[in-house]
Amino acid sequence: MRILDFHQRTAESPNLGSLVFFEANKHIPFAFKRVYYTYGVKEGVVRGHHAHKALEQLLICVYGAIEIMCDDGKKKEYTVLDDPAKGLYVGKGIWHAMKWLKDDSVLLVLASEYYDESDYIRDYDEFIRLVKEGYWKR
Ligand code: T46
Repeated sequence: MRILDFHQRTAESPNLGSLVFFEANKHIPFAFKRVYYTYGVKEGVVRGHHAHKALEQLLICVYGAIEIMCDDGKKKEYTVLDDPAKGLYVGKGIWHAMKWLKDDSVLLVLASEYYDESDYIRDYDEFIRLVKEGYWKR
């Protein structure tokens, strides 16, 4: 997992705000087939707690602040997303959870594949078993 800094164009007049952009396979390391977003979540709530067998994703907090916990089976890393011009790339085989740090923060996700429930690992013991048997080449 790693933070990506996106291109940003900020207008001369502050009231006009900023525009952020990125292109598949160019500014982010995969092509996306699916976009989804999560909103209306209250502060302190944690979602996620799963890993993906093959899915790659880019997580962007487009409004508010969300802490992302990533666990590769050996160590955990915590990243606060609070800048819409940055995204967190989360590759396959990373156990992750998202904690809302502010009410109504919005998490936008770009995913490399269409939705497939069989790609999810929702049991932590199963995740650790797969890490130990080398399911993901690190
Ligand atoms: C992830 C984190 C960051 C669909 O039907 N289609 C979809 O594309 C998605 C993403 C979800 N769903 C269904 C599956 C569940 O019945 O929506 C429901 C909620 O999904 P889930 O409980 O998995 O939501 P989160 O917020 O825990 O996790 C989501 C993604 O599912 C997951 O891939 O990495 O956001």
